[in-house]
Amino acid sequence: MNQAVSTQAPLAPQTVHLKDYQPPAFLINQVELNFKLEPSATLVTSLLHLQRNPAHPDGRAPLVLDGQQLKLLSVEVDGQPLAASDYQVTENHLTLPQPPAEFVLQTQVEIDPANNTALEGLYLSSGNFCTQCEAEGFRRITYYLDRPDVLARFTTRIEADKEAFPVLLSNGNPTEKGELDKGKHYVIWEDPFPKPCYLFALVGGDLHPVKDSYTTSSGRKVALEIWVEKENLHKCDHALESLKKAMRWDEDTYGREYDLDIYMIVAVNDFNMGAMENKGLNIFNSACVLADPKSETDMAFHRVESVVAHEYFHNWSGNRVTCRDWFQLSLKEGFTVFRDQQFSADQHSPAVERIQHVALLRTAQFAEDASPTAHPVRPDSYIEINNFYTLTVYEKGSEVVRMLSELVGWDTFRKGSDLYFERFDGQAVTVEDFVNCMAEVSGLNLDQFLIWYSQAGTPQVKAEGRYDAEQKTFTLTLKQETPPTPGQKDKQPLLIPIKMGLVSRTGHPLPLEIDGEFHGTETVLQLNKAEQSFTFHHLESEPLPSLLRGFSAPVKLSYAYSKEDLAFLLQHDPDGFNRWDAGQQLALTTLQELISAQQQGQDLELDPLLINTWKQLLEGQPEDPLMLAELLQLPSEAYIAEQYECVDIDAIHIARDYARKTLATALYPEFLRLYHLYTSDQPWSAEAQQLAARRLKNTCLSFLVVTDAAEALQLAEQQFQQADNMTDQQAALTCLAHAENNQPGDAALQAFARQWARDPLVMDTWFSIQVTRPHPDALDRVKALLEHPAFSMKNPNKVRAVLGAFAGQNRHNFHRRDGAGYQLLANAVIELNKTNPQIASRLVLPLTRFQKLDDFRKGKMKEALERIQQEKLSPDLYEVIQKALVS
Ligand code: B3K
Ligand code: ZN
Repeated sequence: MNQAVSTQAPLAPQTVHLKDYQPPAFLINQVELNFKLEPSATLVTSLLHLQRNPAHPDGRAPLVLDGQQLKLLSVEVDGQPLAASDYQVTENHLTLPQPPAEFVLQTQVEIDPANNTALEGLYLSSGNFCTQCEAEGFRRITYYLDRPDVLARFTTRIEADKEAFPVLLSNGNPTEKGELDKGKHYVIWEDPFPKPCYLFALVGGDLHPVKDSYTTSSGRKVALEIWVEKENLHKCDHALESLKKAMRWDEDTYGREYDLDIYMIVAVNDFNMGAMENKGLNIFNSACVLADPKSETDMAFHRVESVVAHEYFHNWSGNRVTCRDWFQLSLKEGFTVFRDQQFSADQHSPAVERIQHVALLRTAQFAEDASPTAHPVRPDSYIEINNFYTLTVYEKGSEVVRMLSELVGWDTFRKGSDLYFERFDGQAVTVEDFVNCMAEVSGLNLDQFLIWYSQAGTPQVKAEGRYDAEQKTFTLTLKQETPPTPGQKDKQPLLIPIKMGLVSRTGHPLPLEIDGEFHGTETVLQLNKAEQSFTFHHLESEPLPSLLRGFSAPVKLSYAYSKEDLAFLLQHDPDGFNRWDAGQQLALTTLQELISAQQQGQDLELDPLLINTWKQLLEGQPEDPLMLAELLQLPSEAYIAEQYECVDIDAIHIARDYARKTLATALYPEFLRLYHLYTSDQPWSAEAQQLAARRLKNTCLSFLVVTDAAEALQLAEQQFQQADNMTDQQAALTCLAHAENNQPGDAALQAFARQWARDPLVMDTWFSIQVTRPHPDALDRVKALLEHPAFSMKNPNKVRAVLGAFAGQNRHNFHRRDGAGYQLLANAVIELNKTNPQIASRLVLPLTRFQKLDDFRKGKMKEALERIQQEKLSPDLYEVIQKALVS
């Protein structure tokens, strides 16, 4: 028979809708897995103890198991092999049309970890076996009900060659191990906690442990183990200390204890994201575990601490209480990000922590809200769930939880969290279950609050103040509006907590009296209508409002401050976050004036007010050097772009560059004085004072070198050569490599590569520094680096370090008018579409952000997207590109 040739276009991948949720037709009580690990042909035998789910509406529904890229070898029901006619196998499913009500299903499949470049399911990284199952990777390991609301007890037997794979790990506790013929060995692991399969993990390889222990508040001793490649054993202390701090913190702050006898972290080099909270066996991107002061920066130390804590906190918010379906992802991610942010604030400066999170939110998350991929914190449909591990689900999701905690107050929030963990322990639940706990303990009606989960877009709040000198009142009028987003035209008013105060013109906080009620000097206004006014009484003179303190809601708030008002608030606002924000707004307004001048062909002239304000900041002995370093950051090009409906890439770059150089030249002596003041010859320490000193000193250095003064370049060279830690070495290298004259930079880059060639994480930094060079040769350098022997398209960290950093942090070079930046990215996306769809789908995002660009660039970007669209796309890319091109 002739092979039929299909003339039809391939079917569009299927969309999943929240409204279609149905409980599973079957439940799985117990799973027994048996792995025979071989790089190219691993055998997986699975025994599933299945029974019909009484909660499912159809008592005769077939059993439909998920499975992808599996070679099915056999199927048995209650020990009886099935004939091929008793089941159906398709590309994505194994179906038993008429299964018994309760039975044991045995399947045997063969998989090919060595050829798994998607890094989902079971794969090899640097020769070691590891897994990644969230969200839907378990179906690449065996046939299963791969959904988070099916919770089962897992027993895992792993067998492998003992020499090549001496370490065999899985979830829970090890219960048996032994030697086998032909140099093989095996280990059996039992996890007593029922869990969804996305939390399953397996590791097999030549790894080495750093061991410690932790005694919980109820006196149980827990073994702690971090498993790494031998050469990284000296880089584990910080992760271990961070883990112990996180364990203590969760006991003290949320009353949550760890529940197994062992907690393991494994570092792998090839990983699609930061880390994964598998029960008892976290698997981490090595960039989020390894930290040594010689090779990792202070920023990397911070990242390790917060990611270790984040994954640990998931043991309760995610593992013990999990999500009913993937639409509820923010239930675990938003809450856990909120918890890790609280933890970091308790370890470091709360104001600086807040500043850094908000800076990320209002550049990158706000940009997502304004893009074709905008979605609510709880999306209502998806094609590929991996596309929804976004800043909206994580960061905005955390803001939503933060607002809840502000609205009900911390003590009540803690009661609500206790109720949530107790009531839903061992269950898979929804966002409503969480919010209802908060409503129940606080007595508040949170119905309107729930809209934050379903409505996409960044709300805009316009604030206006009017002082009535006769009545001695100040009336604050707040108007809210959320702009339309794809598929959501009409928006409802939200419940927005606006934390605020009033400041006298002499710089004092004023008592707040609203409707005869006194609120101290700070209050949280509840804005819940499209427009609302609040009148403050008994004010002898016109106050200055200090609004949205601590960024109490993820909104864009505007108020017509004069630049002088902003300079005043920068000095006098009692709220640390708002002081910084006043400084940012002052710089932003000043930059916007320069941008207009540039667009009109006028000479650029920086307002002396900004120079004088910065001069004051730089004079004397800073009270808080870490905060000062934040105050000295000019708004990023991305944040400036956020302010415009039509973005002028070149004018923004020229204006910001000019402002940086002018400030650096005008304040050269001040920057130099502080640079020397904070340069010490003491050996590196992680201590807060030293960390702040490094940050401030390196900020000063970055200004000094933009003047191109020979003295400044010399200082950078000297620091580069003499540094005993990566923070200082990298800062100096960046200064040199980003200087207009590329000679000293190129020499330093070569020396650095010679010094660190054997450390892949340091080489990631080396790549990123070069691709973010702000000069026109950047794109050629990116091209050359893609050919560098240390670069690999197979390693997500390298892809992020070169292509991600170029497209995300070198805006004006990525957006070159000739479109070469777009073409370069498109080529990489096309290549990655074939090997790693998740990474391809992340990498393409900058190409979808063309809405606010000029028509010429818009056209070039769409061309690049259309070229990608010609390929046979993975569902991941299909979803993103299709959204972008219909917008
Ligand atoms: N839960 C994981 C993320 C999984 C991403 C899957 N594409 C890490 C975390 O948020 O803790
Ligand atoms: Zn998480």
